[in-house]
Amino acid sequence: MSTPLEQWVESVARLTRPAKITWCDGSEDEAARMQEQLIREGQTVRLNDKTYPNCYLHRSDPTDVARTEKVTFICTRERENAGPTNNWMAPAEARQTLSRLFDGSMKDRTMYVVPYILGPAASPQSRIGVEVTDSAYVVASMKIMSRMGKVALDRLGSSSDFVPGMHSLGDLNPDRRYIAHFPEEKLIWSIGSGYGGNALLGKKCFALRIASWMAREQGWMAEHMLILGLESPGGKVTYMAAAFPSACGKTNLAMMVSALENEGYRVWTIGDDIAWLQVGADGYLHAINPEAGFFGVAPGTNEKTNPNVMSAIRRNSIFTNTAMTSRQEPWWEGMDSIPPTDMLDWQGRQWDSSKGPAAQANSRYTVPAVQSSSISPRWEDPGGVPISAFIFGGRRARLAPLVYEANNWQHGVYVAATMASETTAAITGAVGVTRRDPMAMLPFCGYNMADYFGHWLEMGRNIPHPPKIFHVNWFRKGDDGKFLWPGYGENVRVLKWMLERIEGKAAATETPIGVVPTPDALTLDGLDVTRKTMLELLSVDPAAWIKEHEDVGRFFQEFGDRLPDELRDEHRRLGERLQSVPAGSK
Ligand code: SAT
Ligand code: MN
Repeated sequence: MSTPLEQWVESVARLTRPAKITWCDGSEDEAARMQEQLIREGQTVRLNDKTYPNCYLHRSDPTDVARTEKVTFICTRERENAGPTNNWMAPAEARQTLSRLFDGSMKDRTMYVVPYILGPAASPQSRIGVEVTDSAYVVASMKIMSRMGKVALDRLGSSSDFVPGMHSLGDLNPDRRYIAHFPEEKLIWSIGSGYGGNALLGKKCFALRIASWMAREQGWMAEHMLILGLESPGGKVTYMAAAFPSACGKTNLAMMVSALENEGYRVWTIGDDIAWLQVGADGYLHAINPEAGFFGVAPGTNEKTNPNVMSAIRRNSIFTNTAMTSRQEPWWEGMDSIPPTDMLDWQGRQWDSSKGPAAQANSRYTVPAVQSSSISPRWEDPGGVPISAFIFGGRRARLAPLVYEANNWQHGVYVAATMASETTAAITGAVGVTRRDPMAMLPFCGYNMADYFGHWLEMGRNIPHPPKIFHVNWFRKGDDGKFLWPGYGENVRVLKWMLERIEGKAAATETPIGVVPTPDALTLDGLDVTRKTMLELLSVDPAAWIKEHEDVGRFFQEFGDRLPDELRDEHRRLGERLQSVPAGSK
């Protein structure tokens, strides 16, 4: 008698007709074999064995370097259930269109069966997925990013409780690229891309799009959030989770070396991208990190912006689309100031600075989480860590102050639902355009976002000790176009203020948009930020916010009647507060 997994694998093989089927065990030997295979295929090179032992550089197809949201589909029976912010395709049509592409797509290739656990192996909150893929790069990456192989098969046994994901590189033609999710069947089909979030199906496809659907059905939350612990003098650790759109510094914040370490404030990493949250017996929301590695943006990463990751990536790591020096070491813009002269660019050509950057703007490192010296002793706690604060943020050159606190959960849901950010290179398309990205989940919510807001409101009613909700903006610029706040390790000063708010100690002022610190409330010693800059960073300009309010109104209209009344109320109230600010006052 074959198991449900074996039956599914057989059905995929009948469709894709691979030359060979390999069941992955997750061993080191197997990972080494994958790299040898990739080196033979020609897009992968081994890096300097002395300075970067067991590290590889992989060059992807130049047309396949970021997530492609245009060809990412939510395939629910009813179009309305995918909602206005997702691309929708009817399940039958998606199956038909993609089946044609999968038909024989693995001919002459090996099909790898990759069972994986999302979450700590021993956690009841963890879930199992199985990805079938013809890409050795995916296998090698999944080995770092998840608990993969035997450990997952052992936990699954003969159960049918896993999320199947079928992936094939196809011919890598962008016109024949589809990432399709069937949330009602808890199934993923992806073809035509070998890149990150399009191809590592455990990441955005399962851990966010499918999981967000499961979470609503089952009363938990799947969020695009880092998880960190802030240790204060005396050793107490307070856990926070933060949502920012892709390439807005989540990894750097999660792995931060605190500028206030001498004063006893230290940051511990639990996760850098995704959080699964569930109400615990103690009445707090508990978070686990479903992943086991970090898939971080390389450009701009250096000893100052993320020293922890700079040492972590010196071994057992995969680099994707970075440049390579003549010493076979990875290199990217912003790693150090002077580019080495003799270098290959991300496509393996001799680099010529007149032809643009050496590393692709969305080039990445993939590194096991345990290799960071900031990794929390509780990062694999089966019960997760209790969350005291949610932080939302994006890139906004203007408007949003450095930090503000929502008045309560419902207002916090409004703040998160209306957040916006300037787009980055993590997705294909124009960079620097402001778009609304509710909870940083716009590209990752597997159902109608109006219902997702409803789920947030519902969760709020069921959490006895809900986290406080904050909004931050590290990216505010002055009139000279320069960033006003130094960011990185200095962000701990803002986290410290949040901690003091949680403890009921920090000074704050009410504004129409929420509660901001008084200019003296942040610890600024040792920092070269003037009082004038601080005032500018914390200022709330009612006229600019009235425009923002109107824009949010237009955004909300997209959701029609499905938008929860609570958000309409919050929107009306914000409008009233903004109108009642006396003219001329700040
Ligand atoms: O490509 S991923 O989705 O894994 C990374 C990102 O865009 O956040
Ligand atoms: Mn992400």
